[in-house]
Amino acid sequence: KVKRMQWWTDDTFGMFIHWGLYAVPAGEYNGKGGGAEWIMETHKIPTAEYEKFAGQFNPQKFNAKEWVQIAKSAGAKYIVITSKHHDGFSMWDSEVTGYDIMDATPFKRDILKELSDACKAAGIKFCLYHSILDWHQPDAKSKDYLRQAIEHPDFNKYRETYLKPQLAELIRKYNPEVLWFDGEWIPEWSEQQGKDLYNYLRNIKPSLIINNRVSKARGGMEGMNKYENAAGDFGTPEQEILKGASQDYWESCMTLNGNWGYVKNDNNWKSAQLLIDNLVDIAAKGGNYLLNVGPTAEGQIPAQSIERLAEMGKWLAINKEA
Ligand code: FUL
Repeated sequence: KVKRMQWWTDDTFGMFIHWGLYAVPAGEYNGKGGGAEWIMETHKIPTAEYEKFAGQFNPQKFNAKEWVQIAKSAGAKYIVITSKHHDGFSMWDSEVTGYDIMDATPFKRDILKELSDACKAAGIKFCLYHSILDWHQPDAKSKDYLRQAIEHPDFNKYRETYLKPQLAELIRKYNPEVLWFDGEWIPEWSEQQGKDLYNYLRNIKPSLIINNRVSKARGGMEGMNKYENAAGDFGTPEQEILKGASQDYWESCMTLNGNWGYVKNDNNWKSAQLLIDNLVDIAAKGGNYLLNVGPTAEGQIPAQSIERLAEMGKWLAINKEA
């Protein structure tokens, strides 16, 4: 077992936060439903149109301390928040782009700064989700996003002058313990690039823990990448739990309702009992549970999420080992 992974294995339970401009449309565009954090792609929203959500993103009710308290009283030991999802919007004051929370929204507060400070004060580990796929950067345009493909996208340029500088900046400014990659399935990304990025980041911060999606394939998302040249420290089964115990490090990420990002009419909530059962099942099999909340554009974690997380915390407080 790897020493660097010790805290992560011990901590078992984390809170995922999917928050970005997509909270503004909240799962509906031009009167049509569908798409949460994927809404830009689902409705083929042109970049210039999607950018307008930045002007409307003003989450006055956001309170980092409250969010961290919600995680903490649930019994979660770490938080993973979206620094950038596939839509390409940066939730911090990025030096590399103006398409960020400080320059493009009326809110003008550095969300990652406030949250990382609140985490530090509360003894909660601060971690970041970051998408390799980027629907906003012209040079990153993937064949996945055909409608907006430009003539000569230069993915290497995006990687070297945008993706990597942003990641180095995130480590320097917010000191995340985990980098949780995603959007690695695009044809422009290769196993070698995954390995190089992994080494590049560990070189900046040796203790950093990085998920398996930094690599090209997920080796069937459930487990670690089994293929040659794989990089990454843990497997990331999505919306599922491994059938048996595993020797590998793994973390099951799951939504509390049916979506990652906020969708106003998604009432498909899991019961607190099911969530507790899942946590027990996962812990018994040696995995971690990363449970997601999708805050609103006003800056609030939905009440239904808060209730369920509180139930879990109550159960953990009663049943944790003396
Ligand atoms: C997926 C993403 O495409 C979803 O939007 C979400 O972030 C989930 C955790 O990973 O691959």
